[in-house]
Amino acid sequence: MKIGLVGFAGSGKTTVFNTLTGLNVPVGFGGELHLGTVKVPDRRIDTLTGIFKPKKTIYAEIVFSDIPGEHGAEKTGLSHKALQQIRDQDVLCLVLRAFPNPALDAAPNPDADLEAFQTECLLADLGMVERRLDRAKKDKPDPAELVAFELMKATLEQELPLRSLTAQTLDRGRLSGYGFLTDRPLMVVVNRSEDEAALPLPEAMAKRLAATHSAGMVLSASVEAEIAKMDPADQAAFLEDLGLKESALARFIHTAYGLLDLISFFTVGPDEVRAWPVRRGSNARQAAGRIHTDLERGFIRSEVMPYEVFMKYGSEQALRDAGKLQIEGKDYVVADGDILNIRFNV
Ligand SMILES: Nc1nc2c(ncn2[C@@H]2O[C@H](COP(=O)(O)OP(=O)(O)OP(=O)(O)O)[C@@H](O)[C@H]2O)c(=O)[nH]1
Ligand SMILES: [Mg+2]
Repeated sequence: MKIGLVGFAGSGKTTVFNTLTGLNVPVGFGGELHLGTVKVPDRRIDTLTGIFKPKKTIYAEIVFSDIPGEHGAEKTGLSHKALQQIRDQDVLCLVLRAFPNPALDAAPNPDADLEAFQTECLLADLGMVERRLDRAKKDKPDPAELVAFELMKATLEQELPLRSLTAQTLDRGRLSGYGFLTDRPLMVVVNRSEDEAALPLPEAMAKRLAATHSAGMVLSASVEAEIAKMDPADQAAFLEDLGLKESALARFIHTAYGLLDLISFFTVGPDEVRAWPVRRGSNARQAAGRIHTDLERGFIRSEVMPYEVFMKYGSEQALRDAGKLQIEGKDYVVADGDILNIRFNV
């Protein structure tokens, strides 16, 4: 999964990037795009690795891009180049400045910055939709596509993001080439001073985010970046001093998985223990398709061991002997923590 950190100049994107990745790229204004890969921590995978002692353990991964803001321009910070870099991401993470930055004149105003960002994305999408509709007057438009674009235009004109349109109302099959910004999942990180790190998201912002199908969290990037670089054994005490229970990365992952409605299933064996993120509600056949298209095409059935049940019995054999190994068909809805063994034939 690719998550792009975006936001206005000096909002703390690079500092947030360091917090989440544990890297140490130089902060300061501008600079270039940074990439950092993070393994999604999962204790269940650690435990399964201990049991199966596989050659490889593969955690789910997030690739973060730190997309630099534009300096010198007016208030808005999204250059043409930044917009291109944003379109390449699966998820947008908007970093909002809520700390006083001595290098900037303006006092922090995260609500105004959120609104400005959302407006900028709406206008960029509306521009694209209108250009397509203009062109459609000349060439012979596909009627279904025209309906979709009219619907998108009406939605954007009501200041609603495209992501508020359900799959039933908008057929996205033919739209993937466009890279609409307001169709991307949006997550917001409010970057605060250290003394406010543990205060919840303000209610007004929480409401605004819910209304635009987005999610938010709070962190204090400069101090949490320091904590992220420490020995894991020392981190808990420093987090507790800030009034926090979990690292910024752990909180970020909960928020992102919640926003995207992701769960994890596992595959196990002597070669590999692996976590696979899928949308909640995915069926066994779709889950098989995450692993390989052959498994989806040739799907016969899936053996399912829920993690907790597996841990209770301790081994697949014990589960079989107790008659607890579930045999499920293609329509079985995969649950978080299911260990799957897909039987297939191609
Ligand atoms: N007090 C405080 N300062 C912060 C925090 N986060 C970032 N800063 C400081 O704000 C300045 C800008 O931070 P960056 O992370 O470079 O901001 P950026 O968004 O990457 O900036 P550009 O890439 O130039 O758009 C740096 O001096 C940081 O040390 C924070 O949570 N609290
Ligand atoms: Mg930066």
